Amino acid sequence: MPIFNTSKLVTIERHIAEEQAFYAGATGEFSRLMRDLTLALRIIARDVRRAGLSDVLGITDSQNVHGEQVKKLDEYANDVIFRAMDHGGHLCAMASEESEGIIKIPSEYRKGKYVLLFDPLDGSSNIDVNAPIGTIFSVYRRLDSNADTDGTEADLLQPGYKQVAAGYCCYGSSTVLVYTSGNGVDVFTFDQTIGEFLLTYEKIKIPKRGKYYSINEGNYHKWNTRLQQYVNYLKMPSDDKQRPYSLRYIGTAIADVHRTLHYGGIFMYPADKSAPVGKLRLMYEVNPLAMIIEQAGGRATDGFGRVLQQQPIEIHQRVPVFMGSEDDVLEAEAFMQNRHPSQQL
Ligand code: P6P
Repeated sequence: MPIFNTSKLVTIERHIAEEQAFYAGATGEFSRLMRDLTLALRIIARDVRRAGLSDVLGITDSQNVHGEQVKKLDEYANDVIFRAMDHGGHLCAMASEESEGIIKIPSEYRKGKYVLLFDPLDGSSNIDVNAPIGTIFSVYRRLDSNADTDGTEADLLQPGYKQVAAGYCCYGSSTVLVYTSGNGVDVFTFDQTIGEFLLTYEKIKIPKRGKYYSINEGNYHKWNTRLQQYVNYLKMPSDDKQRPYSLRYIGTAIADVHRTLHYGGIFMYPADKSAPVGKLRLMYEVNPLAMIIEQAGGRATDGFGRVLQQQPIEIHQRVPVFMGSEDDVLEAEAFMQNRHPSQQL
């Protein structure tokens, strides 16, 4: 699949402004929110590229809310997003993987009608080895759109199907921003000579089935039997040559999902004996990635139900996830629910 399908010269800001026309009564506030967010992404992209040349690499002496050692770039990216987003008057609250609870908008700034949840730098374990890392973001309207007070946890803890926009920025061999506001998925590539994200792939559609599976097989011994059966099935040669699949696993969710979006197949971070609800976070990793995958015609579940339907209970909750090509995820669900024909033999 080519990595671009348009030669139109459209920046992300113009794209968002044009999409605003779809919404009667749109005030432009959402467009300005996204303008501020893409500024933060441009700054993070610049500094991720420079990371090897400046002192942002290396471990801080701090740990994040999950007890994970925080690398400087995580903290830096978290701070860049906060400083870009706290004063625009578009948000009433934020939440981040790097912050314990709700992130309040400073009292001196107007409170807007949106909330933003984000993982400032996903894949930070890959920072020092120049493997892809990325930022993930998720935007909801606050519950009471007429309120001008501080946002609450209830404004943040909404099911994923209520997202008004979601996406990720992958800092890889190039910097790509993958974005949806519910009208399909568009891919923008950062042109650092002009400092703009330019549209390179319009309304991307994930293949109905792929040839790749993406999972940390080092956890095989911890999986339940049905998942072991599924992965063994994928590796078993079939008469129709559809199998065996190839394993691709980068260890940065947005990079593994980005490949799956382009080439098809399935990305999984399932539950296992040491991670009873998986590892990935529902609110600022799985829900935004699931919205992208579903908007591109794919499927995203926890093996039993659609993840975007889940009613969140707390900001940092985890969820098992199977996402990618529709036929591949349906097949994984059949195994997880013990109803695949090969399990009936
Ligand atoms: P494991 C990165 O730290 C991350 O949160 C995701 O981006 C990635 O998919 C996962 O962890 C990798 O986890 O256990 O396979 O190293």
